[in-house]
Amino acid sequence: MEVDLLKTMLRDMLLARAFEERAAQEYAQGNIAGFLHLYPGEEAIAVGVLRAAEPADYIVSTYREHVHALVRGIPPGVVMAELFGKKDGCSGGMGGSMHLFDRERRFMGGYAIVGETFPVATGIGYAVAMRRLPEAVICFFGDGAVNQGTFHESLNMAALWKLPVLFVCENNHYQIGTEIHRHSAVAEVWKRACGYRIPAKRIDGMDVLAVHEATVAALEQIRAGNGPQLLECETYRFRGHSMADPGSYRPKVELQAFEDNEDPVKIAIAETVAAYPTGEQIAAAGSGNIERLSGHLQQSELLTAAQLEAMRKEVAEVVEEAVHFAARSPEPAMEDAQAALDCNRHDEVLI
Ligand SMILES: Cc1ncc(C[n+]2csc(CCOP(=O)(O)OP(=O)(O)O)c2C)c(N)n1
Ligand SMILES: [Mg+2]
Repeated sequence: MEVDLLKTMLRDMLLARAFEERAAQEYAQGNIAGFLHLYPGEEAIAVGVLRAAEPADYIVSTYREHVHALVRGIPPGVVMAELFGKKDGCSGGMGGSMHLFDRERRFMGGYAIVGETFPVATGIGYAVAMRRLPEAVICFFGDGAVNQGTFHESLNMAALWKLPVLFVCENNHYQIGTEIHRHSAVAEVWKRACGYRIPAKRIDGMDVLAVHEATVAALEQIRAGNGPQLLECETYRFRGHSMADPGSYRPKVELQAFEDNEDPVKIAIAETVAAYPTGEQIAAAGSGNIERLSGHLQQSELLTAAQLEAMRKEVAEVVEEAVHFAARSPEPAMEDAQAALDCNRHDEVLI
């Protein structure tokens, strides 16, 4: 993989983590209202998938979508302003955390209803297929969404009509407080796709390179006209379901084990770092030992420990500026709300 892409993905993940941790603080201070579902622990999926997508592809996401929006290129200040419910937010401050939207970037929304992303993505896929365009639709969903009727209806139609949709399951093993084996008779999500003859794969959703590689391969198939694909990315969320959830149903040792050994940001740092030195140098440094490797890299002059630190500092500044931008932005006016209600009225088609 190219060094630049690797560095971009590492920065994406560092920014994602810093943005979400700051959003939690802003929520606690009362600057964000309503529900707030955070993404720490799951960053490798949004980054790995979306860095493999083209600008012409469409993205449909859930209520846990801040990082998808950031990686897609919506400026952090604009995303934060939407979380704050402010006028400069990407949905004019009227959507909030769960309803980020950006038509220009083909970010077709975060959706609050579990399973809502499937028919939306399938419909867009149908429109793309009818126009025979080389575009794909990427549909994110959680493990808890696969028992909704919309999942089955949409997968069936997408397969039948060979629609260009990549279904991406963010399997964090929990549907709020219910573990997957308690909510699904078949806990391996990828197996569900077989019922619709959709090629599917289970991958390590904590490993950004594995996610990226699998997405590139899946999109290649989709663009070749071979119909939909499904990726089940196994992951873990480090926080509760939302800010309202202390997450007390999960054993502490489970969370600790994932934070210590599976943190996607730590893995990405290790992978980025490990991408530069030669095999012998890595062996000499000891595999998986980030401190020793980054020390080693200080001599390599490709990604030094200081550069990694600088990257962390830079994203911290970006997040700080995003919060200032959101705080300075005005509240949406009543007329803005009315205009949003009226916006499609002149386009109405009466059948
Ligand atoms: C149709 C519907 N039923 C119930 C809810 C309440 N609800 C919100 S999130 C959620 C859990 C979804 O879990 P999952 O799909 O695994 O996504 P995750 O939150 O783990 O990312 C539920 C049941 C909802 N929003 N929509
Ligand atoms: Mg889940």
